Amino acid sequence: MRFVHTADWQLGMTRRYLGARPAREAGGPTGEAQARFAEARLDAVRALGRIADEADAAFVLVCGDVFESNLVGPEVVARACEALGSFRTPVLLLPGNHDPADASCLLRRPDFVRRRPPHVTVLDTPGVHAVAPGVEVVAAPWRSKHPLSDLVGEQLAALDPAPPGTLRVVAGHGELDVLDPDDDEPARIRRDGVLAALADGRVHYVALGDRHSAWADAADDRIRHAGTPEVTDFDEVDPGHVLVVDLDEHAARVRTETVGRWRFVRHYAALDTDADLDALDAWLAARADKERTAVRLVLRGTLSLRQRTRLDELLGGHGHAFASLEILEPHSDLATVPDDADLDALDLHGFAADAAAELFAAAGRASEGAGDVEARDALRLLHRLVGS
Ligand SMILES: [Mn+2]
Repeated sequence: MRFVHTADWQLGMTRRYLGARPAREAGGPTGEAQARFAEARLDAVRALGRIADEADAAFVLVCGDVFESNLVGPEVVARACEALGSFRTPVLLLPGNHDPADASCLLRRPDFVRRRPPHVTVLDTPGVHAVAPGVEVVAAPWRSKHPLSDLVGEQLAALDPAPPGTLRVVAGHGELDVLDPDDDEPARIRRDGVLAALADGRVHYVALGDRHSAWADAADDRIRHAGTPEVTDFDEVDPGHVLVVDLDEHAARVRTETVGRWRFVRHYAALDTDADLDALDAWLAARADKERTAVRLVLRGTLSLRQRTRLDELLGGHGHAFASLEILEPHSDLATVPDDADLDALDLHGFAADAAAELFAAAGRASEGAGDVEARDALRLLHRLVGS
């Protein structure tokens, strides 16, 4: 029996650094990257649907967070239904923590129900669902944003061994206790219970969502997170895939297929010399698919005024090509300290020269370490004004 395991489509997700906010700074992201990012999530759905069709999969199982929120707009719902309608393999949607089956559940909203293609089923009822001849899915949907128990564990505890010839797949959402050992989180999925249910034949595969990185349990690789099919954040490990699972009563053979096309990249750079700036410039220039790449730079070092101006120009130039390019300020530590060449380059006279000299004295020299930060900022501004 073959099926596609996926999760965390997060349809309708917005990202501030792609220009999702209505009020934007001059020169900030324009929002067109946000629109392309939203379209990419739907492209990933269409791509995994094609993979399922071509693989002749029995079904596509989406383990929660199909939508970013129960409150996403009707246009997100309509486009999602169009994407779901682009392939013929049956689809099973599990409510997760972002789209729980509560009173506001999007998967029960009239605009979704009206447009939902007939091959799409919502697993909003916990328990065993017969989904194909000889195949059962054991659903553990989230029914609120803050469940007070291990929803998967409860379903497993209520099961008898699967009837002979029947394959059972668990559909769950949430972290295993071993992946995020937080004693205060009652909804953690107890791994011991999952391993026991696989060992005694109550279930044959445990499909999980919530973790946006793909993951397989080392003790039994039939316990898996599929990861998000299109990247959602900078800390995800190898996102952008779906799993094509061939399952029998004893084992799962899992093939990973790539559907995601965006990249979120964090880059660390030490900036102290012109050569360091050259290297950063070259690194940015070498990125492929810049229009689908968001970059966060963590920058550390000390630059002169001239070098800092060069950095600003360099980032400004590359920024137009990328979906997003920003300095991650809380993790960066970049000082601008004027050197003698900066003072000469200003070529000021009279009152302005006196003021600049005073600022230089207050700002200190790079070799002397810390100086007055406000004086350095003022010099940066002065350098930019005079230099332009
Ligand atoms: Mn999620």
